[in-house]
Amino acid sequence: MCRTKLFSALNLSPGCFINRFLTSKCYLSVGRRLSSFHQGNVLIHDTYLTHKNQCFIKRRLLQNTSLLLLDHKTGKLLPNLPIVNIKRFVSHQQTTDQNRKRILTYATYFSCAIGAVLLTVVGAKEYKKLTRRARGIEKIAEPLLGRRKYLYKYRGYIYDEYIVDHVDKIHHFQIREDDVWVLSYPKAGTTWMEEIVYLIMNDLDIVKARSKIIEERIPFFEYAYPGFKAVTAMESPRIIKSHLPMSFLPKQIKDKKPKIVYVARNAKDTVVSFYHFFKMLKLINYSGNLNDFVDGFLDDKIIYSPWSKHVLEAWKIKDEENILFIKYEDMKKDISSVIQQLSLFLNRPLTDQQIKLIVECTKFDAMKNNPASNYSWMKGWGIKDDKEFLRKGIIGDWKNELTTDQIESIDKMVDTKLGNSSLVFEDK
Ligand code: PPS
Repeated sequence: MCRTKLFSALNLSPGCFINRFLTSKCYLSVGRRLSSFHQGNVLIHDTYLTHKNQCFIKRRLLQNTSLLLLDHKTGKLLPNLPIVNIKRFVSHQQTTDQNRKRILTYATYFSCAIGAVLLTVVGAKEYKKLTRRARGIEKIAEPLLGRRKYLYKYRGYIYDEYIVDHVDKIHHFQIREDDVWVLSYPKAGTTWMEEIVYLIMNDLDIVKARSKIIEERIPFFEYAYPGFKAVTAMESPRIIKSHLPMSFLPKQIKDKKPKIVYVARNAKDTVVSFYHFFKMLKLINYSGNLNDFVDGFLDDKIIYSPWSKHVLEAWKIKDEENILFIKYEDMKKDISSVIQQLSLFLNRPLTDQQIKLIVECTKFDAMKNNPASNYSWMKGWGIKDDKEFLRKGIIGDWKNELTTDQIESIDKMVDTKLGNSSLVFEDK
């Protein structure tokens, strides 16, 4: 039988014939017609039969029938190609029933899976809510925060969701006695201090300091990247950065007494620097202006606030053996003395020459041009292209930015909160 005759008798195009033949819905009628043509032999042109299709036919369709493969041009049987023996026809009804059964089974599995996923998601959310409530964590709406619309208040401080979701991890984190922690309220000059501490702790190995970005050399403890696991996996002595207040550090800090360097900066420069940081961060997408930010700072609606409580907690324990309290303003005034202080505190004696080298390597411009410490790796996705993490690095930039009212409000807050302590900042 020539193929043209076969296909025209079926009233189908060759492609359509194959498709219909291979779909369980209509193959029986095709089969019947074919069997009347060819006494149970089905003829299909080899051009349209892929190996997969052959397997499909073998597995699911006709039996008691031979599948002959014809040459594309001549329509003759191809000698080298296999003849697939089909033993019997499967009835249309049987296949439809089987299909229905199969579809029903799949649909049941599928709905069970969807249901399970939904239940898990809803359950996890409810569980989270309950745990937070039990811990006294309060949710605070902050529409100016763009993508992260909520902050959380926990034990008097403001945190983001990631932190309140990891309260236990933070609490039970394993501390090592030889850890060095660099702590601060944000924008106090932490990065500057980190770089200095890194050089001191690594025998001024500048090549090593430049070989990895600061986030990897000194992980940010309560931040998702590189994360608690990475901090745990670090070799000793670890240097760890954190903005958590003293009262929310891992429990073991009290017993193991690792060294802690706390950096503090005057409130007005801190708030200005923090505002610019919020504006440069794509990840936060802050939609407020400086006035909104100052209000948020004063009303404790900014992450890690209140600033006054944060600095005072550290100030109160500044004389403990394992604590070194350093002001940004003192770093700006006399960085060599601060480095000297640090070398004694960290038990890493330094020569004058070495101190000079650290001063040079950690100058504002040097760090701004150092791809391992200037956060340029966050440009584009995390930090806006036209912004710099190392922005100005000066004392008193607040004079260029804050209004008289804002200055008055911040000064008043500082007076009220810090007035009874001996903590004073020279902010001019
Ligand atoms: S963060 O995001 O909280 O870790 O930021 P942090 O590093 O604490 O603070 C950033 C501000 O510190 C300034 N900075 C420096 N000043 C002087 N010298 C050096 N080497 C230096 N490195 C960082 C940085 O410029 C930010 O302050 P502003 O006022 O925004 O410039």
